[in-house]
Amino acid sequence: MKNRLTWRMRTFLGERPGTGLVLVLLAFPAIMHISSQTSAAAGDESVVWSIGRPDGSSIEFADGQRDKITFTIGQSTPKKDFPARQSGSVNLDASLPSEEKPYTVIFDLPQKAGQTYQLIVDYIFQVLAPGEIRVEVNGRKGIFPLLPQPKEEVDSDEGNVMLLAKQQLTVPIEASWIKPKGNRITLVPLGVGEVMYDALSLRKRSGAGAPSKTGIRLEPTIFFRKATNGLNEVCRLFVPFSRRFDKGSATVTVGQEKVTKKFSSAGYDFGVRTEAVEVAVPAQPAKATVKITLEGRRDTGVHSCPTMETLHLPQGS
Ligand SMILES: [Ca+2]
Repeated sequence: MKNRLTWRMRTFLGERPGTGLVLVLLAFPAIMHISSQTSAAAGDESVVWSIGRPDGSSIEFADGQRDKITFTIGQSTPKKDFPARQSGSVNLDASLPSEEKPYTVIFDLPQKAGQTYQLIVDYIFQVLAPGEIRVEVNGRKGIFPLLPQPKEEVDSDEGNVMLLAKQQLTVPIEASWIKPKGNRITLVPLGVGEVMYDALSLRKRSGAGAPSKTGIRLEPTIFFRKATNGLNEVCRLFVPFSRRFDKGSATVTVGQEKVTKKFSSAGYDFGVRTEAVEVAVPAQPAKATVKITLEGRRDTGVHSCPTMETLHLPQGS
């Protein structure tokens, strides 16, 4: 059996032991942190096209990775034309240039268009996962965080993988973005590391669309920072958006403490904005309230974030 651990250690640890160690340490919080997962709603969806099967394995894809691909639905085949691996935009080797590695799927629509669509991508991570992925739909640019979750190995090969993880990414796509012929969806992982593909599919949603499970979320991390009045916990705020915005703000209230963060969509047209927010650690576990305002649109509201109840309070504080 090919020893992938040895290969991986040689590639990511052995040749640059210091760098590799840092990467492993940085990766663990992401792997260990369990976040909520979106999934395809069953029943009212129909598959427009699919590449691969969501079975936890990328064996049906081509070996290796490439700098870029164009995969045409109805003409290309996964085993020859869609590599299992896709590198992040930042090269680990400082002597080599960092550049994006776009994978593009080209497709025509079947006769009957849907009201809304979902691109569903099942990822596998065997090394450090890039931080975000850019999803372009006919020129519209979306941004989504990559949030690895624990994955069970499907074979002995994966059994040797230290950072084995997975994610099902759901990208909402409005019907008006899709045309009858020559659609282009491009995936670009941003950051250090790589993704592997288990399966991709574009699905039509027949109804008006149930609300996405991907709502505004505030999640704790394992990181704390010294503050003037004690300790701040670094939290991650996820804000879904469907239009470009310049002026957004988030106000997080925990007990008597309130913190406001301002942000924009950074030139993206849709997706999930990820912001780090430092929240003062309360004297006892407390629920956080998040208020989001995105320049005059009705994205304003108060959102309860029960995950904050699990704030990591130091013992005896
Ligand atoms: Ca698969």
